[in-house]
Amino acid sequence: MINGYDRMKNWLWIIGLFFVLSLHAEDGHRLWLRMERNAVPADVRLVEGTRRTDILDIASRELKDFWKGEGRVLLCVSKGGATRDGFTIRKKGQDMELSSASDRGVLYAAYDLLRRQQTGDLLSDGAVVTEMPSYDIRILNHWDNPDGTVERGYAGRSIWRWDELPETVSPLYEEYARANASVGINAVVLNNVNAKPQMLSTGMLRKVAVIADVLRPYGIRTYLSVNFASPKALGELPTADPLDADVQRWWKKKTKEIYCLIPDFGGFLVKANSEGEPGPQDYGRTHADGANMLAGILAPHGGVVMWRAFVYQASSLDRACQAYEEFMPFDGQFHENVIVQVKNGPIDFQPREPFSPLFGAMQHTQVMPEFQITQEYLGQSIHTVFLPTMWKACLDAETYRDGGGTVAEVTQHRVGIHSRSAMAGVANIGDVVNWTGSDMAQANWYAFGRLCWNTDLSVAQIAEEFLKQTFSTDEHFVEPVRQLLLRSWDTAVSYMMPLGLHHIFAFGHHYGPEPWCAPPNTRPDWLPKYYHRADSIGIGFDRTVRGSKAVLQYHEPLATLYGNLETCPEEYLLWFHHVPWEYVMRNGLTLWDNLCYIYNSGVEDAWEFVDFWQKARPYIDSERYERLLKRFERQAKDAEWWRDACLLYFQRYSRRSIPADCLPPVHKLEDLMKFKLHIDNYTVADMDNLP
Ligand code: GCW
Repeated sequence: MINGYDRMKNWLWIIGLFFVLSLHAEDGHRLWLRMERNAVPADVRLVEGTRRTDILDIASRELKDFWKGEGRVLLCVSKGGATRDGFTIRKKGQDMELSSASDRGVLYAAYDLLRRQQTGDLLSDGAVVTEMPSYDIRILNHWDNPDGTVERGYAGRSIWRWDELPETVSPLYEEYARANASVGINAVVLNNVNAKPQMLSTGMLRKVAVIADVLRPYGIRTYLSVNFASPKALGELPTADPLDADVQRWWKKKTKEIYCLIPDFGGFLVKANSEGEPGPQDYGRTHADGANMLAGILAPHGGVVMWRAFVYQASSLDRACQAYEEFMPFDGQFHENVIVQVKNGPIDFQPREPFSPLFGAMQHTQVMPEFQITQEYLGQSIHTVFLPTMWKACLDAETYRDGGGTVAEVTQHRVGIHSRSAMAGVANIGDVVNWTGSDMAQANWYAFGRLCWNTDLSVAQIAEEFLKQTFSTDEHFVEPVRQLLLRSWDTAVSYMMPLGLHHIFAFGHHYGPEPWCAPPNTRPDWLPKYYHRADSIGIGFDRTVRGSKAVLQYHEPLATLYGNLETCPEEYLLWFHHVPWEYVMRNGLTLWDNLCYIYNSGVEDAWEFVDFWQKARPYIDSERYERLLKRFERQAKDAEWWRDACLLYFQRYSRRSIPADCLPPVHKLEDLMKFKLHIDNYTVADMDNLP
């Protein structure tokens, strides 16, 4: 018999357990914004002469709720403050003064202060911190479709609930805006670059306006991707020729309609004449004709055109050369409010590419880098790959153009008086509870914002900030996991595509290896063989002067450095050269042996990450720990899958044995070649069913 006392004791136990569990339940939804709310609001005031705005209200609210400092926080917008979203923080005795020329700058200062509080990077008395963002426009590109799917999205469906809008406004929009503002992101393109014409219908624009209203007080401007054929596709005109007067009138009217609904609308992102999307070339016009037509219409409203340079045809010209060939003739012909948006590498977001030669080449055009935050080619929402290491490799690369300059420097430089600098990242965000599928993939969203804000930040610092805010400040946790993040890109490249190999993915979904993949009637430049060119002599793509001549698109000394087998950086060896299997590399081993050892080290590293992660167990909540452990284990198995698929397949050409001190393969090539992955709306449906 249980008496009343026991029953009460049992209940207390259950309630207590529930309390403890709920304290430790971490579904990942709070991202890096896991501050404890104040019981008594902090003392936050606007200084005299600073007028309230929606943005300042948010800055005040955040500080009142979460700032734990003793003194007052004074917010000040004044003409003399830092411009272009920059800010100054001064510690005066117990008080903090946050000042800027704009309310946006003050908002960023508020988040800077809260970040310092979270990471323990506190300001000493009398300290003065001034920050200026590296880029004017720090923009996320969503590849979200009006039907709620997300192209290359691995985190559920789109967060934009078009079917509920404009009446129902999901709370996600504001949470999303806040997360972006906290890392300095000030612009978003809501929809896929493969843009549906219907995005410009009046009904859709009304919905877009509601989202823009939620984003605005967080300092974020809304942009749209547009389908270049919209006037025709919406059935309103027989043509979309950019030089046709009716077409121009149509865009003018549409643009006016947009600005009536969204007065601070940012502008258009355009993917034209690329992968089947319409564009000016359909009418015998050029990229410059198309971009300038839209730019002319947007200019009086203060809008910009981001025109993508991701173009390639199924032609005999090496795909890596095509964007340069198509865009260079128009250098200097684009209007000041056109920004040519260039992917970091000349092909397509591969695990490792040399930087696109367009960055160094287009000297009279505003050019912006586009990075992919979503891990289309890097293990999607399963593998942990900390991407700022890769982005910085591009940003820090010296272009050797006239006067010199790294990719970061040349893209931050403003080409015209009215031009703006910008950096774009393809978002990895969806409507799953933790936003990004993998809890660790949040790090790449965070890092993108931080790097746009300051390209000089070190990858180590970004990793540390993220880990401390998102998981734990305990050094026993931070140090090993930071090391893991810092190594993760190199590791992924090692087990996927070392030494400059590229595009040897499974067809379509791009998860997992398929270097043999050759479905009938497929464009050759969509198939791995086009890129790896393995044969009995060697492997790699000859882009030297004897081959496709892609090296000549780089300034000297890079053209010679890349073009010479002896001097080419080994990480790009097979990107630029077809190299004999027996070629002796700098470490004295043959290419084949090197390939084997690098794949092998990638696998070893991936298993080591599992160990690292297991050591993190005592320091974080079990929910995120377990979710990530499953992923780290799968990542290591995938590394084996990659190694076995690539080495066993290439071995058919090299006819050499795998060195005896490498781990033996765990798979048979025949089995891997038969395996077909089930992908459900771009997401690996069942991790346990992979090889
Ligand atoms: O990487 C490729 C993707 C496409 C994408 C395209 C692009 C939006 O596989 O899904 O389309 O790039 O960047 O336009």
